[in-house]
Amino acid sequence: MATPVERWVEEQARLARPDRIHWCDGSEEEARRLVEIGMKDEKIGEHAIFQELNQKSWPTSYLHRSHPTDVARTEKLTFVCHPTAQQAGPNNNWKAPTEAKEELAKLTDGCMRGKTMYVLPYTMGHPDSPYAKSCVQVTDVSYVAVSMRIMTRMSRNALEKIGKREDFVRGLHSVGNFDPDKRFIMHFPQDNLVWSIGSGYGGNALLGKKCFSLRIASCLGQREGWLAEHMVVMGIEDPEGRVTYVAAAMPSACGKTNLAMLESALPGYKIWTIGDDIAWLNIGRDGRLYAINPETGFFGVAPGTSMKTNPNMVRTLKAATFYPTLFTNVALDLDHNTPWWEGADAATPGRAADWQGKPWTPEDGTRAAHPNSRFTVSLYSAPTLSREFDNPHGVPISAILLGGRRTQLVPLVAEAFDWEHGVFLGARTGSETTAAASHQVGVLRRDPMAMRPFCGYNMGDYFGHWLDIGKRLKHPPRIYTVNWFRTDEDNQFIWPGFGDNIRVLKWVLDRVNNRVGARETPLGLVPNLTDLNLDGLDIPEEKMEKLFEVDREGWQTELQDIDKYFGQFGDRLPDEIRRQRDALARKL
Ligand code: GTP
Ligand code: SPV
Ligand code: MN
Repeated sequence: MATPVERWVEEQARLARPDRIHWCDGSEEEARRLVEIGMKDEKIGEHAIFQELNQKSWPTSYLHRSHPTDVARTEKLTFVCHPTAQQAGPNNNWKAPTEAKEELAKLTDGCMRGKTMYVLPYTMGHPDSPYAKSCVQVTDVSYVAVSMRIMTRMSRNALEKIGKREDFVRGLHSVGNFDPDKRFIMHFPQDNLVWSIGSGYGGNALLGKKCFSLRIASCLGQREGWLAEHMVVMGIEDPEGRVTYVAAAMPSACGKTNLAMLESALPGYKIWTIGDDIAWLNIGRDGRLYAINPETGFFGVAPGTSMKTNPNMVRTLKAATFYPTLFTNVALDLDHNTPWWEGADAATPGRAADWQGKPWTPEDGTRAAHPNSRFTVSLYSAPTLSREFDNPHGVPISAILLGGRRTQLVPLVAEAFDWEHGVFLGARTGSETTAAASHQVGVLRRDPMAMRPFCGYNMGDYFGHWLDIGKRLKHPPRIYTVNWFRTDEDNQFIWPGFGDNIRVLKWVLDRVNNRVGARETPLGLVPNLTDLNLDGLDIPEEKMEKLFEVDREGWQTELQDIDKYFGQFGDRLPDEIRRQRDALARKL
């Protein structure tokens, strides 16, 4: 008798009609074989899926070039297909499930002819965790199969765990023909199903990541009483050896990976990484909030990564473990066969191929690596990996940071007055867009809790869900807003950021442990400058003050934009958020 998974895979194969079906077991041997196949047999355009990089300087590293139209998440083509549009909310594209499936079936019909269908069984979360979910994705490209081995716990175990159950998470993925007009990433929360066609890129194709662990999981969380969030999870060890756990939400390409593994500029402090992108937050028996990272890898932004900004990531990338390490859309130094990007440690190559493989020299004046070029590497290779990483129950969270990329207005750090105020601070967050999704870069838009592209249901209800979670927490974490990105008159970042962000984290720990006071402003509680350890920095005092100044006029204008955003949710916007908004308006 066929199992539910076997029957489902059969069904997908009848539609997509691959030449072969390969059931993956997640072993290293298999990963090596898949990389071989990607180097020899599979192509995107004229490029092999994988190209071996210099194994001496970059052990176990391979280069991948995606289709030139397929370099970032495409929010326009991403849909959440609840039975009603109201459930999806103004924050999601919506189509009725039946209609959406009909359309996708047409595009999928025969799309794997001549190809292999890889069946990937995996769990999000440690298999022993009560919060873990068992999943199966099918795909038609070795890049996705190898990437999923890095990013998830891929193993036959997942199939055993599913057994005869029907409620496993399903992902159907095909690169199709990369035609942007036939590209869709659609979610069916009712069926635990993600159906993605036409893209081979990151969050569009590695369906365990944004599609399941955020969009679908946020819906599960709403139903079951937990939160799926776009957050870092990390431990901060102080000089006394105590570790405090913190979660931090920041929009795409706004500093999560860097924060999750920062090397402290203050002696005696050390960061332990649990996750850099996704957190599942559950209420523990003791009334505290516990976090797990459902993933096992980094899919991180390459440009800007160096020994100066993120030494622990460079060490991770250079570790010789065969998960392996993948570089997508970076440039290639042709003299050394090494990966290169703007802001890398190595000197600008004299002779290079750009991210599309075209000849490039520094004189061209163009960027060699794509701004959203990324690496895929195992978390187990990180020197900062937390001892608690595989703890099935997760770690207790003492503080939640909510960030954004704001050149103006938003202070370096501010503490919420209480949980409700914190939810408002998250709900009103705005951020300037980055290259992580295909839209104009540098445009301010609302990005509540950094979840704008990832909340799988009506964002108004989502705010309500956060408020409900707060009511159920006996010991809620304190909530903070942070902003590393304020600029001065010369458009230079005022705050040095990266390893120096520990100075802000230290203040957060001091607050959580009731060691320092704070100054009240309309935006929340900010540090007395004497409580921020600025040893070794030479930021003029007036600039430091600027980082905490409240520009009342600027905030009046900001409030209009916030009101416009909140207005879309009609009566689904919780009254509490309205009250918080009015309280801010009064204080300004
Ligand atoms: P996703 O993987 O897209 O979810 O993003 P992320 O939040 O993990 O982004 P990441 O940490 O890779 O940030 C990428 C960009 O932010 C790069 O351009 C970094 O140089 C920049 N960045 C990170 N931390 C800081 C910081 O503290 N200060 C400044 N000025 N830039 C930073
Ligand atoms: C993001 O855009 O937030 C990412 C990269 O983490 S992707 O997985 O492509 O969505
Ligand atoms: Mn992300």
